[in-house]
Amino acid sequence: MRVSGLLHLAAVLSLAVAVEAVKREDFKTCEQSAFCLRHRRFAEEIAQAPGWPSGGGGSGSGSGLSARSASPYSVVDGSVRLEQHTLVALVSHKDDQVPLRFEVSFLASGTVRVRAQEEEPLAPRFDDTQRYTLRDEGRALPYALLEDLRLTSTTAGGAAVHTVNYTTTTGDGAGALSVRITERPWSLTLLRNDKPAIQLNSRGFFRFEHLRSKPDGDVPDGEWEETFRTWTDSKPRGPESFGLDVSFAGCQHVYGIPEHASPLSLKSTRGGAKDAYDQPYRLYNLDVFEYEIDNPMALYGSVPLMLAHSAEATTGVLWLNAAETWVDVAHEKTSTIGSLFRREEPAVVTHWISEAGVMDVFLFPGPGVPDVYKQYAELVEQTPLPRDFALGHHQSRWNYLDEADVLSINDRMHEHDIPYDVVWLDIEYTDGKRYFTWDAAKFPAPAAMQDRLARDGHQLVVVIDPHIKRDPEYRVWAEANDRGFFVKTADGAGNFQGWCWPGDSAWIDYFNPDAARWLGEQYGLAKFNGSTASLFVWNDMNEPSVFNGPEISMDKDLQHHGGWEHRAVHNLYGMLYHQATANGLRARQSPALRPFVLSRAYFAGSQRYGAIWTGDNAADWAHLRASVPMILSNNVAGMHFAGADVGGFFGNPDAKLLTRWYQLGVWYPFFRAHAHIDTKRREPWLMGEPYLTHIRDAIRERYRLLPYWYTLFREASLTGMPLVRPMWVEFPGEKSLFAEDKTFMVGPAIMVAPVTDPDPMLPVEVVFPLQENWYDMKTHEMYNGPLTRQISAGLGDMLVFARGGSIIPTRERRRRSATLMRRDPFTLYVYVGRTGTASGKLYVDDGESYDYEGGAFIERELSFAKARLVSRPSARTASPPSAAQAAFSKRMAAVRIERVVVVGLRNPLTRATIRENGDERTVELGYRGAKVDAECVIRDPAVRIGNDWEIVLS
Ligand code: NBV
Repeated sequence: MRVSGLLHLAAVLSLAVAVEAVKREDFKTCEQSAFCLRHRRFAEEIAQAPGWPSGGGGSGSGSGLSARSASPYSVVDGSVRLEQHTLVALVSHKDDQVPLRFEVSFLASGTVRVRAQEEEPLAPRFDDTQRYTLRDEGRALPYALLEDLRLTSTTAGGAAVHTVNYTTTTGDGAGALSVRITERPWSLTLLRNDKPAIQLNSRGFFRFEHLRSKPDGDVPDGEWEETFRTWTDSKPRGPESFGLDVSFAGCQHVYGIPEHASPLSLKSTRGGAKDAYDQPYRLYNLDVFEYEIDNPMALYGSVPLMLAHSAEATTGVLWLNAAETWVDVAHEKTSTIGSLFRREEPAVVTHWISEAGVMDVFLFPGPGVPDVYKQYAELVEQTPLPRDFALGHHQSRWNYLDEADVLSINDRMHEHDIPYDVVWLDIEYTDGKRYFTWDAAKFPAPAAMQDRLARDGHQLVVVIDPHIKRDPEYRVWAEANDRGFFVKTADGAGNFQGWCWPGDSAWIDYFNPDAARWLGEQYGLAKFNGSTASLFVWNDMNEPSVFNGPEISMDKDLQHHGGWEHRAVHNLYGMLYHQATANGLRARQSPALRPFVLSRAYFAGSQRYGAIWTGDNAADWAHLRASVPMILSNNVAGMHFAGADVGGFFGNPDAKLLTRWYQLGVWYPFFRAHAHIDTKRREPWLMGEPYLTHIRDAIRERYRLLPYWYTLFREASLTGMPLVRPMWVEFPGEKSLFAEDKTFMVGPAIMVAPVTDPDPMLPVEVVFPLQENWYDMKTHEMYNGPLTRQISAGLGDMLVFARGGSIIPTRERRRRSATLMRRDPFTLYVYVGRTGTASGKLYVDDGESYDYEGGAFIERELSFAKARLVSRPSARTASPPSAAQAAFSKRMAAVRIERVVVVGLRNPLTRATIRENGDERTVELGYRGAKVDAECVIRDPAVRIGNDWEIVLS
């Protein structure tokens, strides 16, 4: 049963006019989601039972490791054994005796994988999430070999305990790793140096609904059918959900599991803590209209990756499941009886509940932040290097009306000297929301328009949504229909139909590889009329958003390729659409150029296909502030290329808010201004002075630092490290920064303290961590950490600081776009640290092709010590150079360092001796700034970026 699609569409459109609150009633609470309620209730019962390991605030006893929960699940006697690299155990519930097969395996870098499902399931469970997320479809993970594992079994307190000690390639600092499995009830603990790090089922919340035949007669409510508002979910497979507690011993903070509009350090959702949510965090990709801030409701994307951090260690967990998932979080203190007295040990206890699929959990032992990302990157490919233009300034709005409008944006940007790379077209450019077509009256010559933009160094992005208008005259619909590519109704007999922008629509089933390939082919330059190689794509509404569906999405009992219910695959849908688009763009040219695709929905692994953004935010100060923890949480979860609509989507920002938003937005990895169709135009020049100047200055700062951003992307692509980083990532021992989510780091070298209050006189509290020098990036004023300062920022000022000890590469020539900077010379900023040293990196490639994979790049390690600046090839640079590398170096032979600025030199020096290729020359030093020792400038040392060189100051 469905409400009228038209009515719903009308509601969406009318609400679009004013900024109102989210319609909470459109979305389920845990109590309205039968499986979530069952698991939460079960957990409550277990927590009431005597002997529960946590004191729930300190009154209990025993460490989480040794105490027993009231869990009814135990290891079947004699079932534990090693099979190749896997420890196998059968687990069953005391009453039903249906054996569950647990498989525990060990990866090269220390990760432990735990999988569970029925030993003999009545029907297969969906197990392809690994195929879509893991490297090589999960087929070639670097598992430890049998000889690296040592299994010992003992008895403790009457129950058998099995311990596997294993070795890793993580290197020094990893410590001795082991996994301990207790039989009765079952629990699993990952230990480092014999101390528990991550524990499974130590609280006894594990509950697994094995597949069963439908009983005759009455069935429990919500198990074989479930109704939400006017929608009924037929649930032909019955209950099949599972839940498990994952505890992080010694931690007070957990992070990640985007997407939620909530603080960076996840809040308690249980246990009555002050400021706790009463709902678990929900992971279920949804189009939430006018979402609320400080709320654990699901949003457009879901990444089930969580990190836990304490001053001692960082660990993580990937819960690899694409069905609806809820996560409860409780911050606890557990009393531990030490040899002499009781100790209060903090722990974060999380409870993960998924509706379908297999249980597949990865535990990352860390112990450092880079180790966790290395462990994650071993499993999941990280963000690839984007096209250089994608890091520039994107100008979007719903909608630029026609060709003249688009070209006038281009002209005005030039006229006002505002660098920008891309102009965007929203849904109105199409012929009646038929994607891959153009409204011929408004866009009579789209290819010529793109060529004109391209001549000026700019690109065009157009939106291509996943709903396909049901219109036999529309080629795309007709072809997909003929080939049977649409998602099917619950009985599998017909195509699912729903409402979206074009009216009656169908959705391609990307789980069918032929359908995904076919969609990609639609991007062929010959196929997509009016497209050129400078057209790129934006995938919106891919949660998928269905106006007349339950929770504005698809019914869970719809059928996908292979007979899988939508229930099991929901959170993957958006990613597979994003993937099909990116593959299509990549295939349209040979040799391939890197695609650019922005997606609204996402899952773990979506980072491989392009950028994401935080959807429909609002033009108010609270949303400006909320964008920081949202983008940081995404970065923590590997979604590096993330942004928020600059200016706010709904509503009209005043000039001050817009200025502050640009000043923050230039520090988002993905930097796009965007606005709702009903808002007033707000391009920077419409703001008048002084706002226009301030906005232009902020955007120029983005362009100046593009070499630093690009180098960070290179690092992220290889290491998985976040681009924008919570303070704790860079300062893992500074407890006072563990919950900080106003100030953040861009890479290791830049700290941004956004101004998010309308009153410029209201100072911003800036914490300068560590015994380090920090330099205001504009004035070069120095702050000596550790220090906390209240700093006021006039409307033209950003509070951005370079960390002493860093070398930051920049390009300071003013250009219209990033692509026009490719041959520009560089300026290096050396921010001298406390010890008189500094270091940094510079990575350069052609910015568009895949030649870098064959070595066509320049990557330099820059270091400064004892007044000597040295450029050396990075360890990743092949020696002797590969042919590709030599060719690229030749191409860049004319690109030089045109200036070096050394900030924070203590002794005034006068000369620089430059050595390169056996040549030596000397130049005089210049000084800028009030203090002679503030800023020393080496004008045009003219060393080439691809060469080894050194500059010695004396
Ligand atoms: O395509 C129109 C909008 C788009 O501008 C926005 O960025 C998306 O998040 N789209 C949502 C659909 C309508 C929203 C009310």
